[in-house]
Amino acid sequence: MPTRLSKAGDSSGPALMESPNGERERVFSAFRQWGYLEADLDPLGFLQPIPHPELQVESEFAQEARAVYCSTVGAEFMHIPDPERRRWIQERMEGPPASVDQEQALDQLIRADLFELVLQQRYLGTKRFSLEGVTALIPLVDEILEGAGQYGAVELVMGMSHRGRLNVIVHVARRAPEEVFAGFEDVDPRSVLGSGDVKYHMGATGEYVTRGGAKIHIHLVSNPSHLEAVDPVTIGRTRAKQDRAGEGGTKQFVPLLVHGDGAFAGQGVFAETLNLADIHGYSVGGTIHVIVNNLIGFTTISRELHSSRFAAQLARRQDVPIFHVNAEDVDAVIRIGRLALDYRYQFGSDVVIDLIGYRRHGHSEVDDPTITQPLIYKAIHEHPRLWEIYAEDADIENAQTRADAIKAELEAAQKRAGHIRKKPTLRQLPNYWDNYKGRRYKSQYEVETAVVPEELSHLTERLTSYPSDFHSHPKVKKLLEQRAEMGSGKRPVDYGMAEALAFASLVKTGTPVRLSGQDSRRGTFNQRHSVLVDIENEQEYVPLEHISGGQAPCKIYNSTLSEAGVLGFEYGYSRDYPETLVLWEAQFGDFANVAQAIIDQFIVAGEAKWDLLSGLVLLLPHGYEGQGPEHSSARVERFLQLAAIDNFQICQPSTAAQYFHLLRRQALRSWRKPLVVFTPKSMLRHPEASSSIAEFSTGNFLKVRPDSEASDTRRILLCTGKIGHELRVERRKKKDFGIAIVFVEQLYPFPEAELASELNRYSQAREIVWVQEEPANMGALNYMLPRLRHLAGERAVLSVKRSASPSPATGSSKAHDVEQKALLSLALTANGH
Ligand SMILES: Cc1ncc(C[n+]2csc(CCOP(=O)(O)OP(=O)(O)O)c2C)c(N)n1
Ligand SMILES: [Mg+2]
Repeated sequence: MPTRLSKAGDSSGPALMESPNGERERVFSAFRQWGYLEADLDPLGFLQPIPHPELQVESEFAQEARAVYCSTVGAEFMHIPDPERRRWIQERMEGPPASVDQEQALDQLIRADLFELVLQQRYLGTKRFSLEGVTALIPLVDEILEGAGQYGAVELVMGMSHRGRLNVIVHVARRAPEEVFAGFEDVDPRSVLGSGDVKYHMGATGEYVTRGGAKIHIHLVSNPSHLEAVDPVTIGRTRAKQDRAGEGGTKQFVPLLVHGDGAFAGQGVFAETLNLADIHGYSVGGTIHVIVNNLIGFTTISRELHSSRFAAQLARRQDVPIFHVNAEDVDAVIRIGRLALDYRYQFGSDVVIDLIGYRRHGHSEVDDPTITQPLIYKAIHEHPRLWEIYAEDADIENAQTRADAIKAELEAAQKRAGHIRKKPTLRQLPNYWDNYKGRRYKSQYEVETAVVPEELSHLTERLTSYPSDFHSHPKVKKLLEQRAEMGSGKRPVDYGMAEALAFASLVKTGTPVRLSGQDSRRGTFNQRHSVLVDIENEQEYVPLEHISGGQAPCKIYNSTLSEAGVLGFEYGYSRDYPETLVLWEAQFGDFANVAQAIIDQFIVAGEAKWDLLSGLVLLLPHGYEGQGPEHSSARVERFLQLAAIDNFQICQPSTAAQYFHLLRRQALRSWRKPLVVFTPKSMLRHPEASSSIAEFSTGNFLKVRPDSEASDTRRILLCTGKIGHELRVERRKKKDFGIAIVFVEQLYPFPEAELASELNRYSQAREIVWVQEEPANMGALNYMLPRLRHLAGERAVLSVKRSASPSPATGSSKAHDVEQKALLSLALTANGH
């Protein structure tokens, strides 16, 4: 008799009679929903199935449903609201299984395993982060590539951490094993003093040829130790490649992220990256995620790593299906690989494959895991290797002979590696980097950044026009009228207009612009208004997209409320679109520290570690305006500490025209280095910081902005940013022009020659005073003092600043005013100290 599934505690009435179809549907529906909890997913059996009350049904259909949903695949997809997607997965799960080329799968498993074994034998005591225990990753990715080839993919952009990386370089990127072995041989230390990276972080490129003959470029993104930090970078890189390709880009460039289980569950940057999946400015048509799930992270086991049963369940925040699969059912793994890929192409969605296996050795091969997990490791020790199990299950007889031949092949490759003198480069840069330079700055990189007056008039006209039937907000209308006056010289140009002119001039001459950040379309300080919104229908009009026919794109996006994720994405984008001016804007400069790992590990060190360049711009609002401990400091000192060997540029343009020239310089030079710009807040519209339109058609970005008002100078005040303007206002009040006030606009690379010549102009001045708003332990003070002393010769070098403090600024705006007054008066009257 058909059974009715009842809710727990439901004791109402007698069972309803149902048609067999209705009953089948009910039973299957319960298994679709909860079957993954009872699935057989852990090869070692430590992860016990959890009996679910709704699955304890007596029905002729239960066994059938159980065979589909509680076998070695556990599918979590009933949280997806779209019935079409659920049905699609259901049909694939419940349909007949696809056939698998078992001979080939076995070959891949043997190769993956023996590659590790040869490394183990030859380089005992060296870390390699073996894949053994989850070697099914190799046939899995192979299947994804086979399928991708059929969809017309030309490149797999892959981000992964340490686990199995070397194996992937050989078996997915198809680099010769001797190239990887060579990384284990001694190198000439002189070639990498202070730079370079360990072998399991280096990027790699290669070519994979599918059985159908399609060539797929493999791009394994360089990766720091910081787990999951590579996620947004990989996605940003993919998006750039897709944008370059134009229509069809999402089909051609496929992102694959390989995660550890511990990191997937624990690291916020992954959650931030996942949140970008369906957002217009950041989507890549679906990312395939594979968790190499060994149910352990270093010495910490699952129940200490995540509150959810599975690490993968973080992905349930979105409409993303999760396929848990027992890594020892290799045929199932391969089928899930194809299913996941098809799903990605069908729905443009992210998809997660949770590949559950174990870790044969310690975290690295120099760790002894029997200290912390003695029982698990006893079981692992006794557990046969996957290829042996597979050969037996698939009834392939000559597996051992094959293994011997493959081992001999790998050992020969290892011997050849010993003769490779120079460490091989496993990576080839795409040709769009051919015209760009890195390393040391040379003055020959400088370009003309001024724009002729007629052109400025034309750009102004375009920037301030909108269609006649567009209903502008009265405030925006007024702003555009003011901008029109700015462009025609009737009113000083402010930062907002300066930036618009810079972007407009660039896109018109073919340089694309991409800016993203929180509330960047309007601008946190109501200063940008790059997107006009019709007040009657919310239609948008973007003047920067209507500058001229054939112009380059200008894309300005409001980002998600993320720093690490979005900055990582934009860094990645800049890596694959050097022709574009890519900018990331922090809401306030201090929020950049949430993305510190992206700054430290990629932006400032990427060139030294991996020889990889980026022209990314960070716009960081900075300035002490009484808004409290946060919202004041973009942490100038931190960036200065990270500067060496011209690795990036740190600037604080004090006027609108300076900002204009700086942005154009960044885009138009062939020297590609990240640029940190400390941007203004109250100064955005301040007359002191505004510029005449004439300054846009002459000159260049000045690294040091001289003082034109000073005479008979006895003291030179040096500063950067807002305080300089305040000092000049104060000086005017006091009418004391014996004090020169000079702006250092580029802090790094240090403008030594320009500063020296400026100081020499005031040869009679006996004191050089560095004045800053920041406390003594912050700001540029500790960076500037030794450099100024070096330039000052006999002259005294003094400083004026707030007292050292653990917190950047006071919480009281009144206290701020008192402090600020004291600073100004100290700088302008007494000697500094
Ligand atoms: C952000 C960050 N925190 C800590 C570490 C140190 N660490 C390296 S590997 C590891 C465990 C990783 O576990 P899992 O993600 O499961 O990957 P597995 O090594 O098991 O493949 C830890 C804690 C790190 N590399 N990055
Ligand atoms: Mg793990």
